[in-house]
Amino acid sequence: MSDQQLFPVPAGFLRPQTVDAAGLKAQHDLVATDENAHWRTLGEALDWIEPFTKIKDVSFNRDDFRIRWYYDGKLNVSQNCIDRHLKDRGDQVAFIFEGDDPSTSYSVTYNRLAAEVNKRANLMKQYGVKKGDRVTIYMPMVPEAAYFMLACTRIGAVHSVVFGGFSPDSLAGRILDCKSEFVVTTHEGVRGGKKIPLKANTDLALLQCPDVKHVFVVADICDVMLKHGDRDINIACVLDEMSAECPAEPMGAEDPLFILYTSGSTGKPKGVLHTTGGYLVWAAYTFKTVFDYQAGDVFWCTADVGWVTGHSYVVYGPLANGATSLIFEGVPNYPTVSRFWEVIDKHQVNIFYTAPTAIRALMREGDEPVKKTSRASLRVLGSVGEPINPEAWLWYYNVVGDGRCPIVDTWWQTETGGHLITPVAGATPLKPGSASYALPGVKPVIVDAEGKLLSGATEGNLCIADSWPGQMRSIYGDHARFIETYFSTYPGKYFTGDGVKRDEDGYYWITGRVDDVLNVSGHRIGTAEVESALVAHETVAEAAVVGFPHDIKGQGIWCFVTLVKGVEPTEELKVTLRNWVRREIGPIASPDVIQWAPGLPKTRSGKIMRRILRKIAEGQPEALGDISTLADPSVVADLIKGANLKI
Ligand code: 6R9
Repeated sequence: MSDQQLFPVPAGFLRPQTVDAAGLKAQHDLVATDENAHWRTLGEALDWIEPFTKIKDVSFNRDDFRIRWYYDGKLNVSQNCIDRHLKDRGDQVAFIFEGDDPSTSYSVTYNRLAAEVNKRANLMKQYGVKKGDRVTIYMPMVPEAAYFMLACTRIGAVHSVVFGGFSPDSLAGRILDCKSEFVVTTHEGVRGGKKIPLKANTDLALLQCPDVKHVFVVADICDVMLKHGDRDINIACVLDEMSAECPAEPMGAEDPLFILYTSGSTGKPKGVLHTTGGYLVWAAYTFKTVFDYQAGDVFWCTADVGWVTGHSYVVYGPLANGATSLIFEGVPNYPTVSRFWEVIDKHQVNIFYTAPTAIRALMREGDEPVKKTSRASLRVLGSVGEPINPEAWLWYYNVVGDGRCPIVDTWWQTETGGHLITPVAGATPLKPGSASYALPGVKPVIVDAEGKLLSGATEGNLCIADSWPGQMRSIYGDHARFIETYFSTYPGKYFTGDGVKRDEDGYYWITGRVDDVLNVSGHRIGTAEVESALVAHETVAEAAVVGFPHDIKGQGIWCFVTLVKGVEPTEELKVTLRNWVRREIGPIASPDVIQWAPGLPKTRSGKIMRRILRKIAEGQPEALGDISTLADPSVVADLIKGANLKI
């Protein structure tokens, strides 16, 4: 089977690496003999205002629950991300900005970054932002978003970045939940040529948030009239008066750094809380190790800073290492489907990190839009956010990377702060579709539904048995919910919510959220498995699979299938695909329903919202719930029609 094929490190890739296979083994060995020595080395990669002497204090047990790392040390994140690089590389580029419009791009050196961040830190201080205050950042993908994130860390304020695609209601909910009195936004964003009215959305949101004292409005010029005189501050009118020097606030390692809202399987979004020391240690270490980052590399992570991937791998991981990080305002298919590859050539990107959904969408357009670009600068490719099906992996590897670049399929979560299970570029032989092994010190375990530990080659629920520095510390304002959500299903272990397989070689294969696992005639089938089988067929561009109640089998399998451009959706093709899946996985996985889907309902971060598909498959379109967070809510009506349901 192609997904069991082992890809050794491409021969041309080998050269002195940040962490080579021997180095990786040495770290694993050290963890086995003296775990704290490993954690100490990671901690010492940062600059500490007061060095830590304590390293780890953790219990996942309900009665004496605690997670503390490097906890008697003091440090400042902006100082680690900016000031400590100024002596040697003040003139090096920290951020490359590539606008939505391909004619807009510019670079920001570390020296300039220092000045921009300090001015904004002083500005926020002047308007009353204090250490520990929450600042909500509702911005497009532009360097200003990063300036304000870093400015918060400079003065010890806690940022809560809300993705610019969220609605006024979602924004209001997040501002209220963390009692944020300050908001940063701008008049409008632009993506794929379309404008997003961020300031108007903010004004609407703030009708529900009477406690917000100030809105810092990012603008280039000072002539814009702002509606809410005392509340709104056009930063262009006051920034020039601000000093470019601002002392870095010494922060305890366990002081809150940021809150990031994420959806769970139930309830309202949770404010995932990360703290200062452990988070930065983990973002810095994983960035450098996993991507084989080397001085001078240009790194491009396509995620928005509104998601954790943008926090850890657009801003904090790269800057803590003094890297050059590309901030992209646009989308993969604007103005053309070659945009990603053109940007890679334009800025000579060495390490490229994106999501399987983008890869599949671009794969659908064929090889030509890729092949007409050079991509010779690329050295490492990365994938994140969902399982990558072997079909897409092979295309990414062979077509985008020309077979030269290792792919790091990084498994992690908002909750984990940074990568946990992932190949290390150039050190780990790859299997398409597998996130491979845990990083040194990370202890994945697989348990069955009752919590029994499963060993060897097996399949079950993915838990992590012990802490790592980047672990979330709480749900903001609801510590009890934190313990309940993550540590009570399998007491004493962190439960990830993901299903996983471990093969004979010890490779981990994430099968998707456990809430998406189907039980068909008593057999457990990962929706991701069926999807992977479907997309492996040459006619299929993308597929999403959900369960629906079935009289005989308990649950049946409903497949929403998007075909490759130009392929005719016929009844014969449904039969072909059904047989194909039976052959790929086995008769138990035979699809009961195949429904053609011109588009799939996705969140703006590209995740398929299976909740919606499940309701359609269950014949309950009236129970769809909130679809406002979809990137394109109109696809839902098409699917309801296609399922022959009435609204
Ligand atoms: C970083 C991020 C977390 C969930 C996670 C899992 C899925 C992420 C993955 C992956 C398979 C990978 N996930 N990376 N599944 N392979 N390489 O995406 O955080 O938005 O919190 O999502 O995404 O299901 O539990 P977040």
